[in-house]
Amino acid sequence: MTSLIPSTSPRHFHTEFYFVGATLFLLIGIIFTLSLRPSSKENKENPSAFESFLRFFYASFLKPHSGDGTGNGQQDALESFYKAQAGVYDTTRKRLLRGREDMLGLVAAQLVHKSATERTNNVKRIWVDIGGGTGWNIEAMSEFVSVPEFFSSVYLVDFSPSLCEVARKRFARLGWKNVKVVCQDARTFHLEDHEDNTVNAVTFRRSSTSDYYAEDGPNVGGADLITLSYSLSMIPDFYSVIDSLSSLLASSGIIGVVDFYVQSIVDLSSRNYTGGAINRHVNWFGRLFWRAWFDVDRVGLEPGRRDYLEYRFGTTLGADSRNRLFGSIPYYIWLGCSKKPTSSLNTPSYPHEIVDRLDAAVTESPYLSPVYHTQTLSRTVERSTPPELRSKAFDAAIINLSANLPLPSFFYQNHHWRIHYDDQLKKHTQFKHEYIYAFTWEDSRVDNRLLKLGSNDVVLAITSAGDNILSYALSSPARIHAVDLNPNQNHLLELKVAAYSALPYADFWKLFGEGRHSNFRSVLISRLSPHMSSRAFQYWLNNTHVFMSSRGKGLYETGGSRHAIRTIRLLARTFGFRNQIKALLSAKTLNEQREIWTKNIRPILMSRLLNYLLVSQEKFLWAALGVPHNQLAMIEADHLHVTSESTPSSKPSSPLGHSDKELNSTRGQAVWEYMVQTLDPVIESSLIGEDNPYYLVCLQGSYSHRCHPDYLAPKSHHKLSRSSAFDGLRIHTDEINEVVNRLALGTLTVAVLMDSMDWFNPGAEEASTQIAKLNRALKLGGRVMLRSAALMPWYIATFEELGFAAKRVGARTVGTCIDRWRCRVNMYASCYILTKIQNFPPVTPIDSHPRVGSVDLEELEI
Ligand SMILES: C[S@@+](CC[C@H](N)C(=O)[O-])C[C@H]1O[C@@H](n2cnc3c(N)ncnc32)[C@H](O)[C@@H]1O
Ligand SMILES: *[C@@H]1O[C@H](CO)[C@@H](O)[C@H](O)[C@H]1NC(C)=O
Ligand SMILES: *[C@@H]1O[C@H](CO)[C@@H](O)[C@H](O)[C@H]1NC(C)=O
Ligand SMILES: CC(=O)N[C@H]1CO[C@H](CO)[C@@H](O)[C@@H]1O
Ligand SMILES: CC(=O)N[C@H]1CO[C@H](CO)[C@@H](O)[C@@H]1O
Repeated sequence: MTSLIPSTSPRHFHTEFYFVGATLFLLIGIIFTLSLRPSSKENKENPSAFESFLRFFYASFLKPHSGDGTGNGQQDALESFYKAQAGVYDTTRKRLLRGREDMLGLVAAQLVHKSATERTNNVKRIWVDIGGGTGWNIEAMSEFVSVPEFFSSVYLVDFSPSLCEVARKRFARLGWKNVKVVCQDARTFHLEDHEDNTVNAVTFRRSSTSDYYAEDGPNVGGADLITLSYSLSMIPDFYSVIDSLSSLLASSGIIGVVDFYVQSIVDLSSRNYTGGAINRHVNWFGRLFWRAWFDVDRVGLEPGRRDYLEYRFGTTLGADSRNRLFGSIPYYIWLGCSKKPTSSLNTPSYPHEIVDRLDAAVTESPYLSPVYHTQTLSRTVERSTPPELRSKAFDAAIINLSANLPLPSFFYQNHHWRIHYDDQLKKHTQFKHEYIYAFTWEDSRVDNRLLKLGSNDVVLAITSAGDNILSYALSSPARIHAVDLNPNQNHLLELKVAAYSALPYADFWKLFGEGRHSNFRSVLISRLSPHMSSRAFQYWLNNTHVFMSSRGKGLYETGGSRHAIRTIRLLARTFGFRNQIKALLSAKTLNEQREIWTKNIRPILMSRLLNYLLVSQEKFLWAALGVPHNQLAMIEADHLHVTSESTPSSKPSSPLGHSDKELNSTRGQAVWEYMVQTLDPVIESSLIGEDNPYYLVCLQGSYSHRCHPDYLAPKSHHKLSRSSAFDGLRIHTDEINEVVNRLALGTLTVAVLMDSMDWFNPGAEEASTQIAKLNRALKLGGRVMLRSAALMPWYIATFEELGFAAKRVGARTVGTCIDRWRCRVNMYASCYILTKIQNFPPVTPIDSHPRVGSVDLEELEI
């Protein structure tokens, strides 16, 4: 379909679209006039909105263009376009050129973060705004940083004399002496013509012919920030301008671009270095229409401009959006840096060094720990690590580098928490951009008591909503590998970690205590963004309504678990026990709580009819409570077991011993009893409003200052907001199997599997493969902790066969609680700790993934 638009000459589409265009434009004109009306009273000197629009319309669509748009003629062309509308430029562009503030906020956040981590205090910051026009952006930057103080010099480079004139007047009015307006073609702008290079620590050198052919040659420019806002699309010869940026940019500098674009997602299918593709795809009609439309104004929307940026630089952040006010014009924001990642020591380093360092971190070799932080040791480590044990991140990097492509965007982040993954794989896309758990159903205090993590522990745990990962982080183990197959669960964890790193307690509490934050979008852009990966950032930018929507009920009513919470609320409303729930949550004694429960709530919530209609429906169990089919079968098997035998807990029960039909037939009863066994003991022994945040959040949709998980306490925030608090965290988006497979032998000390083993088919080969791999990755004496919906799950025997000693540390029998000293969650029937007592030889060869050394370059050519 794309071939319908020849990239060289889209002009013949003019006639076809001219009429559609003119009609739409009149419509836009009306919106424009209406939307500008209130602002026209601000300044009497400004032309009226209607006049602004007329002049804009005239210049854009009626006035004949002069100049041929190439070479020296570009200036004439620009002048002919802008001269008539220079005076009204800012008024007409405020809403048309959306995303400029966001882009400025993002680059400012990056610079502020850099200045906070850099040790040197006397920094000289240079900002070059290419195609800066009237200087609107430079003035708008003052919303984020003080321009005269933060930057030592700012250059506005623009080719249009009439716009430059407007800019000069602006900075004279503002009295900003550090801003220089340079009226020049961007291609010929060189910083060394303007900066005294003896003052700056960075040396400027103009390209000499000797390194002309060396891509990314030794030229190091001095700009800490380069921005192009809606100017790249207006530069006909964009390749040379983008090339010149790399010699303009300081080695640790950043580039911010915002512009219109059109693109099909098909273009991106084989690229792993973009920063995610949420909303990036523009449909066929949009691609055709907007390109033809903007072509009239000599604005080039073809994907090549952005693609070349992404190819020439490393992508730090990217986001795609639509300008809804003007017929959903697609625009993007992109932040990039030098393709060669720089080390934190502020010295340019070679890519392979960064890759090795990251790889070492992922595969649990000691390279990253400060004691070993020397080059010689790193090489020794490198040699001693078997070549097979490489992370996927490493594989991706090597493949990319060999094709001269940038590294995946995860490599250019300020933090290396999140590990690269391929987001197009079916196993990740199956979750449809939604997390299941907005909070974690595992009692962190019980975990702490059972595990007693120390500073030498290397923990692998399932991310879920990340709450338990954070609670483990409070014990400062050497390393935590958070693993989840669902990328969105990891996005949630990233958001929490970024919030610790960037926000004061009050904001942190709003986000995760109350689940709502009316300023979330601006906090995300100006505070959280430097601490997040591009994909997580995109995800939250697209989902700001989670925290901000005035109709929504906040974070805890999102994700799959919202179905359960909403059901309870709906029931409360229909059966009129809303006030009873309130009373239950504010009960001061267990007696009071028990009474409200048994008299008013339990008869409805646990009625058999409701149970039959809703709760025992497999679809509901999966979507709302995250109970998959196999786990359900275990519950059913346990139920059959209990009803058929007099000594219930003496023998393991397995779904294998029963037919599907048998299991099905007992479903309603089994699920009902499971619920009774879960809820009754909780009501019996823990005050929900005081000490049971898990049920509190279910019933109320938020936590309270009195009752919340430990990670939300002020002193946890104090501890985890230190800059090094998450140095040991690695967030993997993959199956446990895959991650364990790539860990160095015998390095793991604790693996927390939650109830994930319940998800395997009973007796499945995959289960024993995973157990064998865990055995390999664990140290002797290392522990696996897991919970199950079954009292004696079938796979415990497999663990025992494969070198583990099993101990049941929690069991829920009729009327009792799984955790004897504290009954808070009580969702599972048993909890086990399996200790590795024997090295078990691997059942499958280690290298079940492609070898790094044997990458076939031919395959990479697309
Ligand atoms: C749509 S305006 C954007 C202006 C400003 N950045 C803003 O966001 O309001 C595009 C600008 O790019 C400038 N421009 C186009 N080609 C250029 C070139 N080769 N060198 C420098 N500036 C150029 C134009 O003069 C114009 O001011
Ligand atoms: C982005 O937001 C829209 C609207 O809320 C939603 O339909 C879509 O699934 C979201 N995409 C992602 C990747 O989150
Ligand atoms: C029983 O289970 C099987 C397999 O899970 C399923 O296909 C079937 O529809 C179920 N029957 C009933 C009556 O739920
Ligand atoms: C290096 C790497 O991860 N390459 C992958 C990029 O994405 C394509 C398509 O999703 C994969 O096939 C590559 O293996
Ligand atoms: C810098 C770097 O790591 N380059 C690697 C690129 O990939 C080829 C082929 O895999 C390696 O041989 C290079 O060392």
